[in-house]
Amino acid sequence: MFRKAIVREPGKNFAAGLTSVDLGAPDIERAVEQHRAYCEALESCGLELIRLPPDEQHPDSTFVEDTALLTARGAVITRPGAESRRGEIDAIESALREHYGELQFIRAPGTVDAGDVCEAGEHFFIGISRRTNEEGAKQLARWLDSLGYTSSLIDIRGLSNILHLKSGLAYLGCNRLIVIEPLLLSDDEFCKYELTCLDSNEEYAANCLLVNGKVLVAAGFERTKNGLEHLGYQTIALETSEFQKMDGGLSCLSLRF
Ligand code: CIR
Repeated sequence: MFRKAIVREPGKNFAAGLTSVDLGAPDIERAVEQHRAYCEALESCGLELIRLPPDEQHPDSTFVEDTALLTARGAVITRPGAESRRGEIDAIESALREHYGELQFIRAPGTVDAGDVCEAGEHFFIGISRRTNEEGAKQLARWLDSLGYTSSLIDIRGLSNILHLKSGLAYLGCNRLIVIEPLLLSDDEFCKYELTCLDSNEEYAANCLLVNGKVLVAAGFERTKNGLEHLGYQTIALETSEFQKMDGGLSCLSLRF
């Protein structure tokens, strides 16, 4: 069960963030509105929110997930792969200090965006990507091992359509993964799981989020939503258009613990 989540409303400079997609500039008012609905959804799943103020120095700082990996046994502050995002960790570290006795850190030259880390029970998939390098992934794997978790490295550098591992992969509990086909074909690591493979025109919906038994899913991806409901999940569909324009999805907008 998750009890809390850290969230951070997008700042006025949100449109100045990094993006690799060509979907136009985000509308800040709409982004704030979508973020508000997202926060309400987390609260409806029973989470108490820790709301950090918007950070005008860091346009991508609403994507808090990338800055830390929180597990039941400990927390690590990452070293984001994009230089412009490195300063985001300070506020996250302060916010986490009162909740975790000890914090670990990814050290240079390692880089990790925690959007590349998919927890699947006692196992963690760690993506090596444009943001997470091998050194960072290995530091993280060693730390997870010291906590008694297992992990495997998944190289996604050949998959041009996803920024992070979790852009194409989510764990839904009960040994079940939701995954995009190119990722499934790129690695046989996933074969021990019950797999739900997404339609090629619904790949964005792979970044869904299981929170205390409910699944938050991007609105407009009906086949995925229906598929999840068919599997027995209660879903909450949320508008994410403005975050999608900045390469973000549902999981990136919170740090759950
Ligand atoms: C970035 O490029 O870093 C942000 N614009 C989007 C980060 C999305 N985070 C995630 O998928 N975990």
